Amino acid sequence: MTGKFIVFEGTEGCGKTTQLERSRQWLLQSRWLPTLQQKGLIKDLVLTREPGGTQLGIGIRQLLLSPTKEPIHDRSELLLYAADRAQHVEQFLRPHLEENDLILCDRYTDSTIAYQGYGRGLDLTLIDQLNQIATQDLQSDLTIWLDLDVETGLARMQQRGKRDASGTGKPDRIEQADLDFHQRVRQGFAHLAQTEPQRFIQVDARGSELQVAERIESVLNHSLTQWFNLASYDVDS
Ligand code: T5A
Repeated sequence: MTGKFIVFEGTEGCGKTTQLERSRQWLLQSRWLPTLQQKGLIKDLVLTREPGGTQLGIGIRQLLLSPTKEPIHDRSELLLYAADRAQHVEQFLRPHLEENDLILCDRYTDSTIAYQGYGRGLDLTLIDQLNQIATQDLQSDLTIWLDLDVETGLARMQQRGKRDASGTGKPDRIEQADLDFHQRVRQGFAHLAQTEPQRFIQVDARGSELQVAERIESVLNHSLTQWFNLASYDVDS
């Protein structure tokens, strides 16, 4: 496989979705993407997410995030995320990487470690095994962790909820978890940043959208330059 796989991670309201779209725009406007395409190094840029990156995944996402009358058991939740991922890897991620595409993905395996492992307290070895089964060892080339304090992230989600077109403003099933849960999730991401500093890069998600975008662009610049062995003049010219 010759494409590249970049993942955005973080706690609720850290700004992943906003920044993924900004990164897409930047890749186009900075001439990174046109240059990589001209040189035959990358074919296309594609965006996706977990859960919900496939038809099956859209159904699983609905099951996972809608508030339910019957509580979803932690192990059932874990297996649903794994099923969504297995389908996503086979239907979307591998085919696009084989096509030489550059993938930007909203969440992947590290979310399961942070949410189901650190947040719910499920066995981390079991989660590693399940991630392996679901991904068949497909790892991200780069994961950008947008690190934000949990209170600010949840406040942003509340603000966004008030502006929702539905007008319900209701948090989803996981946003409804208590503050301690979200703090543990953040600790999980912090642990990953310590143990895998080459692949899992911490980016300060405080400040304006523009400030955060500039920090991400610097990380992307660095990785793209390394991967494709291009100097910035190759891209600018
Ligand atoms: N999950 C997922 C697991 O438990 N295990 C797993 O294995 C996986 C894959 C996914 C849920 O599933 C869980 C994690 C999640 O709880 P989701 O809908 O994808 O559900 O939820 P989130 O990932 O939290 O995504 P959201 O889109 O809801 O939030 P984002 O992406 O963090 O934030 P974003 O960009 O939508 O921004 C939120 C609000 O803040 C504003 C935006 O305009 C928006 O209103 N904002 C800013 N405001 C001020 N300053 C900035 N710099 C801002 N950046 C954005």
